[in-house]
Amino acid sequence: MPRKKELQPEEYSADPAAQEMIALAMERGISTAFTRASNLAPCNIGAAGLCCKLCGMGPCRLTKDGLTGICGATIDTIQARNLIRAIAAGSAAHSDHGRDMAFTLKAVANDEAEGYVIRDVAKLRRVAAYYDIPIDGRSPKEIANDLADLYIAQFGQQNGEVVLVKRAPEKRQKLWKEQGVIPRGIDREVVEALHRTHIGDDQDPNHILHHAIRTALADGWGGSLIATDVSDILFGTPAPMLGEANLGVLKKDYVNVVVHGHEPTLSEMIVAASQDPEIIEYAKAAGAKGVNLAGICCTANEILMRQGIPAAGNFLHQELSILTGAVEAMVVDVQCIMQALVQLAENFHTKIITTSPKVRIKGATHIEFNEHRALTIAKEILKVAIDNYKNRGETHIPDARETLVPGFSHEYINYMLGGSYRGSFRPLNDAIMAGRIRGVAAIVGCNNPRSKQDYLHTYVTEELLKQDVLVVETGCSALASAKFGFLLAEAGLEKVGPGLREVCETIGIPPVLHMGSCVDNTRILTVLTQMVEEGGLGDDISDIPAVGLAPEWMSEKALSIGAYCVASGAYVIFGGSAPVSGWPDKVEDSDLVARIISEGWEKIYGGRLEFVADADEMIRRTLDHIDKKRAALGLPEYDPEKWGRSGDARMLALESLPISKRREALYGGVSLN
Ligand code: SF4
Ligand code: MSK
Repeated sequence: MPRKKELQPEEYSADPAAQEMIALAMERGISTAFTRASNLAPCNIGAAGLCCKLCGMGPCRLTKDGLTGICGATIDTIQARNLIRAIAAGSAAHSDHGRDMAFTLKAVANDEAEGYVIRDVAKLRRVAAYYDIPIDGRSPKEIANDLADLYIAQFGQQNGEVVLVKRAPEKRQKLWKEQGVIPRGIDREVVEALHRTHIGDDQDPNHILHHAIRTALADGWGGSLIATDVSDILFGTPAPMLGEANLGVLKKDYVNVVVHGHEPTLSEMIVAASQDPEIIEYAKAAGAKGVNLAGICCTANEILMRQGIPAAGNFLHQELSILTGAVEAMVVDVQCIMQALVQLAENFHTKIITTSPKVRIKGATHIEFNEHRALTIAKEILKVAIDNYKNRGETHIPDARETLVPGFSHEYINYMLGGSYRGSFRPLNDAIMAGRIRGVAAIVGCNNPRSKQDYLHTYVTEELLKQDVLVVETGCSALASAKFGFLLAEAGLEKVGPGLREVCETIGIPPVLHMGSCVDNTRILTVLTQMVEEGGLGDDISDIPAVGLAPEWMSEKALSIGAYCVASGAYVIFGGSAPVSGWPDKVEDSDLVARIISEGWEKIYGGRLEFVADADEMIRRTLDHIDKKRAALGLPEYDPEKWGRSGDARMLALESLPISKRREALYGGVSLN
């Protein structure tokens, strides 16, 4: 529910480190997103999608049944147009990120990108083979050049089909073809979404939302998938490693540089530059012990899962990290960067450094990034941060850092389930089929200061784990779980249901798998596709007992992710407010768009999109859906009583017996319970 008054720190965030920093900000009278959200009540009309400002005759605010805009646009048309515009913006953001990655790959292939190499040649060859790019007898750079050309072409392609959709399950591709929603070209679908929603164009909500699906697919099976593929090829496909998260990763005696945003092209180079002896010496000459890097938001995820660079936190930690007074520079590229950072930083010595040619913030220092001189620019940025160390005043770094294991790419999940030579999703499918794992939940998305930070992510995660639901996470949701210890096997397993616990103990994994950044939701689609291909769980993604949740969403990218997951067959639940709802009971007939994206899309795609504010209701619907899908597949009903007598639980029970009894317990059928 929207807040109207200032709250106590513990009401703003579930994270004690965040509470500590919010209290500090409140004491000093410094505003943060938390307090601004309290002081700025949301506009109910806009929040419900009932305001249209698409032309100069408006804005038209439709607060009563039967009202139309000046042009005659109905509530349904206005809500559908607002929703597709948000999806188009989200699709554009992810895809433009993918485009930049593809251009970087092209530059690397042609020796024009200083400091970059192709780190994962095996993935390059595997991805090229999907598209029949010749690989035998060719150098990685030759293959990379062809792949980069193919990927760059997907953005401007006018007709035909974006090639990446061929990586979806066959049945799904056929459905998309029948429905006419396969993206023709990534940019074309985004542009058409904007054209259709200009005054006087598409005014049929069903027709508008049909194109919303195509626009979102251009993201999930287009731009985002390109971003994930190329990031892995250039920087390495993630595999589990030890990491740390929360504000305590900032170090008192080091020059702290926080990298924030989304694209790994710059942050990877800053990681490389920070290890350069010249930079380390430069930092020591400035009186520091060295340079300490930390990430925020999805940049954090990118360098955490590949380089083990600690994460200072998720979206709502960006201001809190500056409040420590220990950050010499916050280096930002694109997406999820608050304009408030600059004003906040004026209270401290922190320099906000923008780097993308697409992003400037008044008052920030701009050092433009260019992949052709990446390493040189990264060093220049670090030197600016080091030079600023002498200006540091008092610091307040919370003593909060949690260990975690990130980096569960779909390739690694395949490997961990079967090894190098027998890599397979069989054990996962078998565990679901037997009921040891009840189903799978993908919990993703942002923080939103209109709800208590991290509370919904961690509450929903914990409750689903108790119910033997395997959880995979990306984005700021993954960082919330990281801070609360769910991404570490020993810590995370305490609260896990008996069947899932056995699986985690046997394989040696945490119950929540960190799968990467926002663009890496494509990894989740790939896992679901491979589960379908493995067999036993139906022949399409919509058959799998799985649900997607974005409990604290706020960005337009989240809406695009939600829509492409639905189009791929998933049931998706968003928390918070619904941009397609009626407004304070006065608009009773305004649920057509809500029905189209739930019942309507379910009839066509087998997935539905719902907005559910209450956490327990999210959990109830998730479990209902999982059980419904289990029943449809003819799988045994979920029964937690059947599990918990193998793995570590059995070994611990054995250890509690006298040695003379252990053999009998193991082989003689003595009950261990
Ligand atoms: Fe109003 Fe129609 Fe213009 Fe929208 S497009 S602002 S509903 S007149
Ligand atoms: S960063 S889009 S707040 S998940 Fe990807 Fe976090 Fe949401 Fe940005």
